[in-house]
Amino acid sequence: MQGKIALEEHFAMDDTVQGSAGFAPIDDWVELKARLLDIHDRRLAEMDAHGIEMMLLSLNAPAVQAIPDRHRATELSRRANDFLAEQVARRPDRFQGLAALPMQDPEAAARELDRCVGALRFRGALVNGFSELAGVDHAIYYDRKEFWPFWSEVERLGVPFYLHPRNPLAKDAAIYEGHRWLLGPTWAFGQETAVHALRLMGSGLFDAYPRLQIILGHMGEGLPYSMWRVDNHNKWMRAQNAYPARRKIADYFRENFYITTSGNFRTQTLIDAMLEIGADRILFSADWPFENIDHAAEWFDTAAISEGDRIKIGRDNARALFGLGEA
Ligand code: GRE
Ligand code: ZN
Repeated sequence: MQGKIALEEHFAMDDTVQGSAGFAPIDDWVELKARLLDIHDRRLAEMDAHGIEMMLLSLNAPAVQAIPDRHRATELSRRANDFLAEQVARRPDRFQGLAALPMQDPEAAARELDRCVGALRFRGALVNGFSELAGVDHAIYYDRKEFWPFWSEVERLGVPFYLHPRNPLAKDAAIYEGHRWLLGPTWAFGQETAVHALRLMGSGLFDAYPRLQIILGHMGEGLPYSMWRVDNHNKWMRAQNAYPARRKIADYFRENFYITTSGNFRTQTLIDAMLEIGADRILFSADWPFENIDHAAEWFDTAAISEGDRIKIGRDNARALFGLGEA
């Protein structure tokens, strides 16, 4: 398929690239690093070769979210967003921007998003999971009440918020002890991000701000496959686990979430996701440079779905969601 739009596609700057080093064996790091630091050469050639018209670019992970000093986190966000805006300005027909945000400081995050959408014309934000903050001994998740004014601003601006994975803090990763192969994209990314998304759904956030739209990668981080069970476990028991939100979790999933195909190029999984969340809420993505564009595109272009669904997932849904022109 020509004209695809991809939106979980990362770049790095010299002072953030090292944060990705731990994710590649030493023999592959030279390649991964070069891919992360490139925007206009190899990346564009890959896009041309595999029918990707447009990438929405975002900073590598965990970057800003792993900086405990809120002023430094804010400063890095601004610098990364300014750098990205310059890159987008060179090829606005091929690249658009998603903002990095200093969630350690919800007010600063709201101000930075406002600047990115207003002055830099970014299309939304991509945040790498929970934030670390000096003096706080736990991961900070964004269902907490101090974030609600931030979410109110996201809703007012009308832009999507991509909740991208990161690994759990060491102190929260006891279950992976002796099994480090499960960290990162194998399993821990998905578990971490799925729980964060469920926290948002159960918190009542989407009752307060019903127009919020959250994007999850990796075909929904396992949530489509578990959506029925989340709402229906042990139904004979008279007292069900209570949460502050008013509706079923699946209702929020289907009305406030989009998912992408990033890093999960499997037709069986896509079809389950289509049955749970619908083809209107699925968006093609690759997860370059961690995944290959040829792997993503060759799978997607030939996956056993209808041509109508392919065009929606490959292009039209993203055009509508991000206001990229006539759908
Ligand atoms: C990512 O998408 O950000 C990512 C990493 C590290 C390993 C794999 C991966 O940051 O997809
Ligand atoms: Zn990614």
